[in-house]
Amino acid sequence: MPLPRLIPLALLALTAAAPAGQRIDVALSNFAITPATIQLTHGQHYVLHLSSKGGHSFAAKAFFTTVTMPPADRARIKDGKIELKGGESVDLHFTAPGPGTWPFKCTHFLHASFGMTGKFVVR
Ligand SMILES: [Cu+2]
Repeated sequence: MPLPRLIPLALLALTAAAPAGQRIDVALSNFAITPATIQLTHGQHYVLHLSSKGGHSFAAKAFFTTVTMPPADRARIKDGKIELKGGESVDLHFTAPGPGTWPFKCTHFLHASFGMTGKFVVR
């Protein structure tokens, strides 16, 4: 039965596209980014799953500059931020940098002052 043997190989090929990582669900809404503090461990792989209930951005220029990320994911970032429409979600694979704290926010007018801010904390 050659077909059942092919299925695990096909699954392997799919998962090899990006390093496996712990998924972090981040919700953008009016007007919060949840969770506001994202705890990471240096050198670990993660998948940042951003989902938005409205038009928002996720801006983390310094953090995105620092992390290791596949080119396909990096291409989604423009000028340090990702724009999301309502109902849209984006996955970003990255490897956490050395210890430190990096802020993130929504750059839409007044959204940060309404509460759409947060930070990555890497240990
Ligand atoms: Cu916003």
